[in-house]
Amino acid sequence: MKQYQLSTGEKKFIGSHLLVAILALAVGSLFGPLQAFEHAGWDIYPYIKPLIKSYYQGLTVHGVLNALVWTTFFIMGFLTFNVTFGLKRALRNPTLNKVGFWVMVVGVVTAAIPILANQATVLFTFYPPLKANWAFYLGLTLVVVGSWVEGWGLFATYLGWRKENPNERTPFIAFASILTALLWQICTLGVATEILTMLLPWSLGLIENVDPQLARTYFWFTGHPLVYFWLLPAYISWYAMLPKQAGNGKMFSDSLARLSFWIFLVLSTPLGFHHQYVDPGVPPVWKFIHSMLTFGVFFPSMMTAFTVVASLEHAGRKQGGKGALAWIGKLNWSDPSVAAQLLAGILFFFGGIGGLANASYNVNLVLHNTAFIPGHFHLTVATGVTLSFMGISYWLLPYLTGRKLWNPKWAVAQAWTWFVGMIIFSNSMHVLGLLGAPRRVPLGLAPYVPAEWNSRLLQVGVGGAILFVSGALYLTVMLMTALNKEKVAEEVQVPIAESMQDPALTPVWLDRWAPWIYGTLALVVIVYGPQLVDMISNIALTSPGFRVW
Ligand code: HAS
Ligand code: CU
Repeated sequence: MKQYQLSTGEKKFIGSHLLVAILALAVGSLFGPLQAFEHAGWDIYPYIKPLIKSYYQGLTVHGVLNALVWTTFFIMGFLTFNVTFGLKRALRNPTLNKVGFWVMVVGVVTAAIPILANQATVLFTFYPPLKANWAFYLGLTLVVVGSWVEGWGLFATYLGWRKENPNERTPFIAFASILTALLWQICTLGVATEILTMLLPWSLGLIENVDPQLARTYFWFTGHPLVYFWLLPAYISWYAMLPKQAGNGKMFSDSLARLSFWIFLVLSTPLGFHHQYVDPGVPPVWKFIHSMLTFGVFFPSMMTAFTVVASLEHAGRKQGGKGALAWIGKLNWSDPSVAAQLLAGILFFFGGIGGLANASYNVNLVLHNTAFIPGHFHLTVATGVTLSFMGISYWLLPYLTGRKLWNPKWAVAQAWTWFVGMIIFSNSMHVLGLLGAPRRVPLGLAPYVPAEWNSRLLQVGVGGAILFVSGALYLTVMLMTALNKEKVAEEVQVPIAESMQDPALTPVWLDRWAPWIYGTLALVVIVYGPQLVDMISNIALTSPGFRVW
């Protein structure tokens, strides 16, 4: 069946997002293995001295370019694809979306310059009183504002579609993408307030001091829902595309998929204090409420796990799979997009379990600020999300460029090397954390390293080396595909899995926005309002800035 065609201009526009995203990943992920080698005591520093002034500058480049730039650009490109392809409709105001994209690009360059000049070595969380050059804060603000503008362009496109199709169910990939963009607009109010009312005027010398406790609270208002802004695009692919790719399977339940996204919208933001369990300025009662809500936001992921695996089992059995688990072998593992996303999901499972450990207040007191946390988020954002995005790009880039995927076998090898390298790296980081090793410390130089850490630190280096190879494989496949003279034989089919249950039967309350949005805002006000009012009315602008690099 002939699929809806995006215009060449739209394909180029979405492709420019992937280009910036992959360039950011290329530079940002280079510093990952370098940090791992440092932990293993392989002193590569003399060789990179001209490049980077310190471990912390390298960690800032790694965290900002990977966690903030690679993700945001890939996601805005993928959401734009899903809305236009899902609604079978061009962007309502392409200029608006282009303005948003270029504001993001200017923001990245504005923030990258001080980072590379060692004027913003503040890590991806940029906690004050560490103080960066004003351009860093301005740059990040522009990236957020640019993504808001692109989101407005998606909302306008959707409203145009809704007006002409008042009774139709919103196609799932468009619905889920609009919801993700909406979640982002709500949750980024925190970090926008932090930068615009404190960090930017402070770095410009307009105010002397900051209130670190209030700044952290603003940051984590955004910081946790940020992870679902990263995760939900991967979930869109797991629900609506992967079952088709894995073996011509179907989405298990359209209603349940939508319900899980609604729960993410409602619960993503009002739980940020689970990053602040040890903060003295947050009363225990709010920490308790946020921890309960954190256990609540665990459910939509569990719903996803069960229904996506059910869809995959359906696909596996359609391919002749038998037995309780043997159907797994019948999935299309030779398709790099499938291999990458299945392996991403498997490791993400363990990342999620680690998230539960983090969310448990008393366990967190042992884990917080230890190597366990980077162990957790290298399974979640660095694998569940990043390896899924790599998997999506293995069909999306050929679709956008009309060029054949270069050497699919290399792409499959890339997925497996990421999987193996990450198991070794992340597992050793988790164990080091349990042994008391701190995060964000150059452990290779630490004089206090107990003997029992050594084998794990070596494994961190080995895992990092394997991930380095995998990252190089990915960038090679992407570059060679973009340059490939061999065109695709015919139009690349976008892998959309139909739903086993007719979406027209999906209850209408799962396709109406107002009640869910009001509910989300009400919950945010209830669980953040009193504490924010208290912190703001007692704001303590007493801390000067420090530059420890
Ligand atoms: Fe987290 C810290 C709790 C999810 C990222 N997290 C972080 C940090 C980052 C991060 C970056 O409560 C560090 C921030 C910093 O620098 O300080 N996290 C959770 C919980 C979840 C969770 C409860 N985190 C994520 C996701 C992330 C992410 C997603 C990025 C994308 N996290 C915490 C807490 C902290 C924290 C505390 C603070 C720690 C501290 O003290 O600093 C939950 O959302 C997890 C739910 C997930 C699951 C897994 C479901 C499994 C699925 C896979 C299905 C399998 C498939 C494949 C499809 C329940 C969906 C099948 C394959 C076949 C072959 C069949
Ligand atoms: Cu969190």
